[in-house]
Amino acid sequence: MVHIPQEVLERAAALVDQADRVVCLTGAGVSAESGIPTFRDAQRGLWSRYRPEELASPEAFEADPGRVWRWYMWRLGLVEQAQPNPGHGALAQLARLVSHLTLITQNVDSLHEAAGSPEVVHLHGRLDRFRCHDCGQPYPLRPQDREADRPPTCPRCGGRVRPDVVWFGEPLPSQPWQTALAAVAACDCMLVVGTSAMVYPAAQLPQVARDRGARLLLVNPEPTPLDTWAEIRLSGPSGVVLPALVARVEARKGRPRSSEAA
Ligand code: BV8
Ligand code: ZN
Repeated sequence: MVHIPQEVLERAAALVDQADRVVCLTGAGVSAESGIPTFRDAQRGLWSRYRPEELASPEAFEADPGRVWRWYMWRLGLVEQAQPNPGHGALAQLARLVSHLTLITQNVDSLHEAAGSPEVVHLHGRLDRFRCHDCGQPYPLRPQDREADRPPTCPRCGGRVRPDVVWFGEPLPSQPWQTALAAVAACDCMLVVGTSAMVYPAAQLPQVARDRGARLLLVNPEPTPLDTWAEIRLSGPSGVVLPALVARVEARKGRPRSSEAA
């Protein structure tokens, strides 16, 4: 049973309630309670012999396109079976409670969208989208591609098809990155949920917010390098902590604006 001291929860809710512009950055931890292993522990079973960086890179794809393809088809299956958990739901609710919420995710699943979050900034792309590695042409995945041993070939140029995610060593898509930078530079409160804050440049965002004077609020059962900058760390699983936090914010704000009016 997770116990968050009430006065800490109240202080956290006050930070969010009093903020005009709130940013939330999520990582794999927010999807852990939906049954999607976090990036660090995704490597269970047959993938346990590989580190993620050895599979999620252009070099790995060039060296063994079949292995990388099969890994992504395995992860796609996991993601498609997953349902949003109460943590995703709480963040969708928060968007209805605060006047400006920017939700930025490092995750490649679409559980925030499935939970009803209106706008999600995907820094590292999405696993349910595919494109040609060579010409960039979007590729609609066919059922037979899922069982294939090798990636499909691009109908336009004959190149290899890949998931539309950002691999290690690849630049982040500029539009989401610029949106994220602008949001953290302008926010007065930043929630950082379920991320080990070890992958750059995403891990820079909380530092930018902090340098601009924003209050940092972490939700994570474990310590992370951000703990030193954080005003508060709510130590527990986001599926439990976020609903408790958002309920407090809701109580402080009176009734939420109805979703129709949002
Ligand atoms: C780039 C998509 C340059 C793919 C991903 C040395 C030092 C610093 C940086 C580097 C370096 N060497 C290389 C780099 C750069 C590199 C990097 O940061 N490497 C790291 C390993 C050091 N970054 C890059 O390569 C980036 N690109 O730099 O390009 C460039 C510029 C111009 C031109 C050319 C090139 C690209 C990085 C993006 C990589 N793609 N994902 C895919 O998914 O397959 S990263 C992937 O890993 C995720 O998207 C995510 O970002 C990251 C995992 O982090 P988390 O989400 O935090 O997950 P993790 O498992 O680590 O932690 C889970 C957390 O949840 C934990 O804290 C845990 O306690 C907590 N938790 C667990 N359960 C719960 C919970 N929390 C709440 N509730 C729970 N129930
Ligand atoms: Zn192509």
